[in-house]
Amino acid sequence: MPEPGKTKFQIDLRRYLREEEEDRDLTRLICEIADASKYIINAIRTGDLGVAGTSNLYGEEQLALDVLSDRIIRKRLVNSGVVANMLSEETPDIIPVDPHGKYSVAFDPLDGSSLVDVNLAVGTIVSIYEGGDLLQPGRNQVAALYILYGPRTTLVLSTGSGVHEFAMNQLMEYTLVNENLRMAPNCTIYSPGGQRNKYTPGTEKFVRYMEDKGAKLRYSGGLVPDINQVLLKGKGIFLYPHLEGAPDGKLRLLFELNPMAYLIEQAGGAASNGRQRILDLMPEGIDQRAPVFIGCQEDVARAEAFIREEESLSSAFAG
Ligand code: AFP
Repeated sequence: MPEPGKTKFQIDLRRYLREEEEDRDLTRLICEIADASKYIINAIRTGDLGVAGTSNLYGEEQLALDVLSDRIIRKRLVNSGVVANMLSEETPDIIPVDPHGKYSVAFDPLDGSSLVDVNLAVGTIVSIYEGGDLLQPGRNQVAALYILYGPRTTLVLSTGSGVHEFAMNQLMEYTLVNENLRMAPNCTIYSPGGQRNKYTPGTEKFVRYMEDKGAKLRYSGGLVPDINQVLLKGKGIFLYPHLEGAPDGKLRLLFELNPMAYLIEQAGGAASNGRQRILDLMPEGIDQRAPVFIGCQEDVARAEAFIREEESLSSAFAG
């Protein structure tokens, strides 16, 4: 229980996890990542936006911030003493840490980093599994979190018992501000990623359906702020669909989609690749991408229905 005179909404992250009787090693791991965010905030505020000169697995030039954020988090994961393997979006392979480590971590150290130089919000995304295997379906995650570096720095976390939001205070501690976030059954905002002229007919029909029902378009180009708006408003859907020429869309399953799908499902929402549940996808490789429709359950189901309808029509015409 919080100290006398303190509401539950003033206790810090570590105490919250302790009072929820979370596993001590998981608590340590989550708090190490939370601490790492303080150094990332500093890097964002003061860091060199120049190109680091290296490139990641996808051939994208790594901004100095990407490299720095990756290094900051990796160091904290190693220091935690509880990590078996780790995998960063910025490195080409799984990095073994400690064969006796209890958990393994896939993370995107600074998702949307290209938005920093236009002063838009960015984030860190983390996916945590028990044991050493990082190529498991996302339904096996034991925790997921993201940290949003916006006007306020917030950390949204689930360890399997609902989704909770913590905000960084003046002492740079994360304290609970929202407990058990919940998604409504359907949306009033939609966040459509990718080029509209490359949408398949089923996705196009879904977007027109959202427009016809008066939903408002909210898209920043940063997955973390865009999903955060869907979750905090509770009435949204984010989509980065399969596109003509890019059947798997753009977003990475291990670093972006699995952790976000875990969080949104824990809030009563849904996450699909247009045909099946994101968390049931069996990863075939660390760089696997997938299309995504994530948010309010009823609208995710409707997107799947439009896509199914289109597929049956096109297969019928194909004869
Ligand atoms: P970067 O991390 O390479 O900046 O990409 C960010 C991202 O993967 C994700 O945060 C956004 O949802 C998505 O890209 C936006 O993609 P578009 O720029 O094609 O809209």
